[in-house]
Amino acid sequence: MDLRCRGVNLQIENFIGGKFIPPLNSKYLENYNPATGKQTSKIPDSTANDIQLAVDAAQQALPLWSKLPMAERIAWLRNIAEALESHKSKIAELESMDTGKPLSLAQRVDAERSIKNFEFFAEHAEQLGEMVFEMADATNYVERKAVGTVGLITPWNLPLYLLSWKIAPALVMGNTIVAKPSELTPLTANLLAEIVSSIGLPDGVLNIVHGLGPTAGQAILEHPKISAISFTGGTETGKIVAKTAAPMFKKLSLELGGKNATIILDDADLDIAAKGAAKAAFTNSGQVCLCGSRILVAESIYDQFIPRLIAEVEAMNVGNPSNEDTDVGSVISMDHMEKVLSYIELAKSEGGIIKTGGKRLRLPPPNDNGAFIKPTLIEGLEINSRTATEEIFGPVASVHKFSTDVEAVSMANRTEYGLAGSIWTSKPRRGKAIAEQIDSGILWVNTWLHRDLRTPFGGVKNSGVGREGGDWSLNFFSELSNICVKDD
Ligand code: TXE
Repeated sequence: MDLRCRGVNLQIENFIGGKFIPPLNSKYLENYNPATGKQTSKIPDSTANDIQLAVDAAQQALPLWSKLPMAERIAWLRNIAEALESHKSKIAELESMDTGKPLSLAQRVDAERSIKNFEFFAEHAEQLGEMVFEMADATNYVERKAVGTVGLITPWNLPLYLLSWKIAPALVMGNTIVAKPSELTPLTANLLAEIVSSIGLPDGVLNIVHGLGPTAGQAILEHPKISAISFTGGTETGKIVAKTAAPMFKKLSLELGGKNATIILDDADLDIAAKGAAKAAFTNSGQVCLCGSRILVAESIYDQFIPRLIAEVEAMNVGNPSNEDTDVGSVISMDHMEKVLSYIELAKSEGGIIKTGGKRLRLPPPNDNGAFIKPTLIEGLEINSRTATEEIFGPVASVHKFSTDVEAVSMANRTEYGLAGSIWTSKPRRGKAIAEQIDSGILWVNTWLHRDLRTPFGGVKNSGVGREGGDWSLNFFSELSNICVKDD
């Protein structure tokens, strides 16, 4: 397949009804590579009219797709995974170009997991059994049906990884899709459209519409024929999603922001913990909702731990994302860089002391106009300071001391978010006991971002509503009905 998306000044179209079509208003938005500042593509500035076309196509495809035997939909997921596999390097190349993340990270995380998502949900759906509940005088048959046409809205930090995480279960449960990727990262969504088109996925089953949140995104939220919304993005936007969709009784899955704690207990292996804490804080330039941006350290080992942590952070090579030895690339955009730098200034005004980093990094050409920030550690902040409670979503982490496990738990929970966290200790049972007291959806002991896709993924408080992953995704993307048949 001759891929159109070389990602260099590419004009991207909407993928609707199996065809690539321009926005009805013929308006386009420019998209840039944040590591060079150069334009890479243009995307449709779609409106409700384009969403209407996509919903019409999805509705037209729904009867056949939802009635297809599950085995055939599972086969389609495997076809998509296979086709993605043969374009794995292209996925990584486009993802790095769109986000400024290191190519090596895009290969290891984004490309691998995008393919894995389709493989996993094919396998997981295959294990779905009959649900029959016997009574003394009757039998209950629980039937799974498709929800219908679903709306998927995704962010810019892990573009195809998060889009495929929603598309795969939605498709296998018989739904048709209207998806809107972030306007900052259209390239791999476009590649996916190219791929499903080339392998002949039935027209209208998957529709990808590009555009801005308040216009194209909002139109998805408001459309009466879209019966469920799965959203990943910022908490503020999550509020808009909920306000719009809830009164329409749409099913809602909201994966929002986080301000996660990394807790270093006094019995931790300091070298392992320093590596783990640095990875959790600065992977993807801190632009993962699971990142550990608050590092809580037992005061008895604080003086031994901090130098190790600083050494790990300063060993991270910030550079051209295309270079093999680059550990940290640019952040997603100049605007986001300014937002993150403003938080570093805020930290200083709140009494924070910069231990390393703390400023924009100017690299040589071709990255001299890139949005690079040195990974930054800040100490001396109050745990309830704005810097230590608001989501920054960049390569900035604060370090804090605690004296007891009770205090560590209290500090970890001192945030409006409740998504994730990690605990580092030489006694896993002690770590698990602490994890059980932290109000978050996902906790790791002596590891981070170690994912079993069968487990529930999601957060509490301002980190969202609902869970995705394994059965939770299959249940979200299906409607259950119970048929009770009285014994004759
Ligand atoms: O999210 P947005 P962005 C957090 C992080 C980041 C903030 C903003 O704090 O700084 O969110 O990031 C679409 N109706 N996370 O800009 O704005 C938008 O077009 C419908 C955490 O990515 O929420 C995009 O496709 N849709 C998150 C998607 O929502 C709307 C990962 C996300 O955009 C809309 C990324 C509207 N009114 C950011 N407004 C995580 N949990 O992983 C915007 N959108």
